[in-house]
Amino acid sequence: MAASGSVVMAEAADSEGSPSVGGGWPVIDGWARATLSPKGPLLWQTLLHKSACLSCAWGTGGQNGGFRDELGEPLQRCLKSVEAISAELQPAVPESVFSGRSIGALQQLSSLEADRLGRLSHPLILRQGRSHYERLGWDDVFVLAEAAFRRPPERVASYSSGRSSNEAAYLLQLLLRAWGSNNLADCSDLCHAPSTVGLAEVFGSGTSMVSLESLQQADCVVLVGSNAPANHPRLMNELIRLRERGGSVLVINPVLEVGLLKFGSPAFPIKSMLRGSEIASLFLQPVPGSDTAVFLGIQKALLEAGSIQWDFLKAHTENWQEVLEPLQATSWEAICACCGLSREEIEQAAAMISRARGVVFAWAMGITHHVNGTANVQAIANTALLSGNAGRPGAGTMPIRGHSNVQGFGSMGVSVKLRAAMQEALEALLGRPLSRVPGYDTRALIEAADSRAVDTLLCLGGNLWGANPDSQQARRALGRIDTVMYLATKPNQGHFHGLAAQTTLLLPVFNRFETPHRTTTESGNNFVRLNEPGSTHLKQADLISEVGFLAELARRLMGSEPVDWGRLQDPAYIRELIARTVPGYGPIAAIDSTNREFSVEGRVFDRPHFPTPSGRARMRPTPLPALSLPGPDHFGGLAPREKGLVLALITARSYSQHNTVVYKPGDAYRGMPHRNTILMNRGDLASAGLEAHQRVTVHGEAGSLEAVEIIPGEIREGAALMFYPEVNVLMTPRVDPRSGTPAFKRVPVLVRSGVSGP
Ligand SMILES: Nc1nc2c(c(=O)[nH]1)N[C@H]1C(S)=C(S)[C@@H](COP(=O)(O)OP(=O)(O)OC[C@H]3O[C@@H](n4cnc5c(=O)[nH]c(N)nc54)[C@H](O)[C@@H]3O)O[C@H]1N2
Ligand SMILES: Nc1nc2c(c(=O)[nH]1)N[C@H]1C(S)=C(S)[C@@H](COP(=O)(O)OP(=O)(O)OC[C@H]3O[C@@H](n4cnc5c(=O)[nH]c(N)nc54)[C@H](O)[C@@H]3O)O[C@H]1N2
Ligand code: SF4
Ligand SMILES: [Mo]
Repeated sequence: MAASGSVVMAEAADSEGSPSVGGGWPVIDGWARATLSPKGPLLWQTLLHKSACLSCAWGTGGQNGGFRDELGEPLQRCLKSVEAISAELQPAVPESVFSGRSIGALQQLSSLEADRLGRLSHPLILRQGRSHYERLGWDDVFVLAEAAFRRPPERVASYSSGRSSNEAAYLLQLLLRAWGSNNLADCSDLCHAPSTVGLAEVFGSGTSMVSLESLQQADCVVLVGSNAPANHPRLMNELIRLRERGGSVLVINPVLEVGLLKFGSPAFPIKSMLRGSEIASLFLQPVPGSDTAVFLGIQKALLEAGSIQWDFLKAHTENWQEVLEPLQATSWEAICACCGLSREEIEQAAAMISRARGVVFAWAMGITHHVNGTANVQAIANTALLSGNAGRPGAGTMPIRGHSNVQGFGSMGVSVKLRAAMQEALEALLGRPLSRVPGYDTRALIEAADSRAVDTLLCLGGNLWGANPDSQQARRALGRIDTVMYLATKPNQGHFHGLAAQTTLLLPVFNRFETPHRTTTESGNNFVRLNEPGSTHLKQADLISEVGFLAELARRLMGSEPVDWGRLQDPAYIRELIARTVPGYGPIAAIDSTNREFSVEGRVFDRPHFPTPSGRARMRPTPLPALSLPGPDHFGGLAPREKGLVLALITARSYSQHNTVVYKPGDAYRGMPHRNTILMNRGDLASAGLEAHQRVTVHGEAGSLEAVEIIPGEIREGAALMFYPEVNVLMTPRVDPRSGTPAFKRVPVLVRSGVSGP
């Protein structure tokens, strides 16, 4: 379908009674409740603390204070930030929880219940054969950690999640690399790795080429596979402004997300909060996984309408012939059959792009979580280039990053794909070549552990168990590692299910606004923020800073060779090394004296000269995806007279969760009242003979979930949506071979009316 959103929305709201506007009054209500709660004063103190928001990578806070963005604009903080801070302000987990509850009992906790236990306050150990986590002192922790690292380096690995600081991230990779291991798995492997790989091939740089300032000069935004109203709420302010200055927003998403049609933002209390601001000018609902087809269609329409920017292509790109030739050979029938959109709809989208003076192409997990995630990204990049929308203000490609410092982790070299310039700089710093043994990314790590090739794993944050597909396999794989160390602020299910063979250490750390020294973080738009020191509300807790832990472990392992690890307890010294070895980070050397935050050099392109050998963008052909789903027999089949059908399942975040951590059970905006729900199209219900609110079994290739309630909603026919992480029990890992990222957004499942196995 293509429609002006408001019409469709009126229908959706009438039929299911869920809000007809994203954001809106529930946001004000959320702020009021949080403010009036007993934690209110501490919450506000934290919001005003000079440190970057913990939650998403859109980024706010830092030296500008809690509510201002990098351009100094006020009121730039959202309720997601409040949720994240509130969770960190919980009291410590009572001693009795770990001494009183066995691992078996802790494994019964839901994600929400595990998070509600409180903050971790003392180091804990689960020893082989024991039933309970027990406290231990830091000295004992370091003895165990050091011994665990004294194994062959290629059998030692790390996994990280992007909430820690640049300083901790840099130290983590320096420790692993100096020790001889390249096994630096990171949550970005499960997230935007296809964007990094895809963009680096085309533009020579793997991040957004658009700054906030540049975005504000665009007059069209193409928003693909993003639920920004829930996951990057402040981006909505930019879309509201864009529409107000006469610009257009093209949304491409199989799910008609309410907030992408209309959004009420508290930043504009009068004009937007009351009735909501219109967001999508055109909303296209393609088949999940077909975005490359959509963009090939847009390119074909541009070509046929004579809207290709030939001068730009010839002057600033390479390989355009290799993209246009197969495009001409691809028929409209094939494109439309693949994506399920009509030629007219695609032509409308192309016309919107060619009419605009400056188009920013923005995307999130709906693009990357596919077996052809990297090709999806490159299909977008090609469209930007064919329409002349790269390398000038108000135009370009803008992946919308996830965790608040996930991009900083990439910049700091926490990746199995180390950039050549940084590799050289690190080799110069360490005075010797780095190991050439390829490292494990996240999926490779799980596979290697499963085949008993990993002895030791250090997790800097995250929930490796909960974030991976096939929870059974993840549990088995982690259970084949001798020692697993989890550095974390709060307990999560992974700490109870992802247990090592011999020793599991659960190590409590300061969060960003508590860390007793300055740190830095980098937003998705390449802006580096400086976070001031803080203190914790936890009384009598025994926390450690991440930098403190990593520097001490490295010192015990390597003393002062090849760098003075003891001195690396000083984050200002780490910043000095960052300035010397991380491309674009020169200004960090002076940040301690100037307090000046900065944009990473060489990332934002105001002119069409790209950091490739020729200075031109290198276009890549993107083949039309071959999308198919197996029949019911693939999942064991349907019993006689049993009702059911096979669907492409999107696994996504609910409104109130942060990744594997659930804050509140339901998602009012999608009309999903609890977590064991599946969003389905009414046409699919009718054709399969299933009913709204019926309880069904959902079978994947790795497992099944029972008593799942069907919620009818505005999702494309043939697709369904369920919430992660619970749904990870269902799926086997299928990955995009170019980036290693799993296809979380097109999981084949059988939905059936029976309750027990077929
Ligand atoms: N509050 C909050 N904020 C967060 C997070 C959080 O969990 N909570 N997580 C952070 C992280 S790490 C990340 S990566 C981001 C995630 O931010 P998003 O990528 O917005 O999150 P998802 O919930 O995965 O939703 C993806 C969107 O893609 C759509 N989609 C699914 N399949 C397809 C497809 O094939 N094509 C297209 N075009 N669209 C599709 C879905 O309908 C959904 O609207 O948010 C970050 N910010
Ligand atoms: N099915 C499905 N699976 C998915 C996805 C999906 O859409 N569908 N999305 C994928 C994506 S995009 C991502 S990014 C991954 C996320 O995977 P992860 O990043 O591994 O998981 P999180 O849930 O973000 O990790 C939360 C934990 O981090 C710890 N933590 C929080 N703050 C800090 C800190 O400051 N320091 C330290 N050391 N620890 C801290 C807390 O213990 C908290 O419980 O999941 C992926 N998995
Ligand atoms: S949009 Fe993201 S960075 Fe900004 S306040 Fe909200 S959660 Fe924080
Ligand atoms: Mo992510």
